[in-house]
Amino acid sequence: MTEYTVYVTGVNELGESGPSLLAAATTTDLYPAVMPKYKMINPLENGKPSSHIVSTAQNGRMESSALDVSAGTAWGTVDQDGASYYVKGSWDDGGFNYMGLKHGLTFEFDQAYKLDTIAFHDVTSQDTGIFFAQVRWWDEAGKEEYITYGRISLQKKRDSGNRLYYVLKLPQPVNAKKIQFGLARYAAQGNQITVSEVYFYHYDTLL
Ligand SMILES: [Ca+2]
Repeated sequence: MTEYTVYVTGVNELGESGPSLLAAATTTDLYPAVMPKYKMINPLENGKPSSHIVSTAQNGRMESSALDVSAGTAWGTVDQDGASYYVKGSWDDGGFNYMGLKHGLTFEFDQAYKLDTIAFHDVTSQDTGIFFAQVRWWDEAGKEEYITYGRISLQKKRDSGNRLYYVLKLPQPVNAKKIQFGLARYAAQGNQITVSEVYFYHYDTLL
């Protein structure tokens, strides 16, 4: 979200008046960060979320997301529409303290994919201070591994328009049939986490 403070002044033959009452207006960022598509697992298919993702889950809420008609899904995070997003009213949505199954976002793929890189941006595509991430992933047999924030690299990147997105990197590639990640801010600052778009990437040594 971008917050603008606006005021108006009136000018007549006596000169400029004082400013009116300040009014704050908030708009959704209509220019989301442009994230790399090279080796992307989940590009849109005919305008719809990729069929390589068979289910999505969240326990916060979805905003402006027409695809999320039933509670608990998170299709608006993989629809390449910057205006639809996930929001959780907490500084820590499983990125710092223990991530339970109801934290963050969970995605199930149509098959196991070898991956170690996930990119995402929040609804502002600006630096809102997301600092920690934790991951749980499941293999095809349903065996899970939990990866704490200390083993995960979370980098801030900027596109050519200087809009910010994040790149989450696992310590090594995994063969994930299902994957969950939770985010947290640094030092309990702020009380909201948003995620507008998530890109998964096939493992590639160049990424
Ligand atoms: Ca979206």
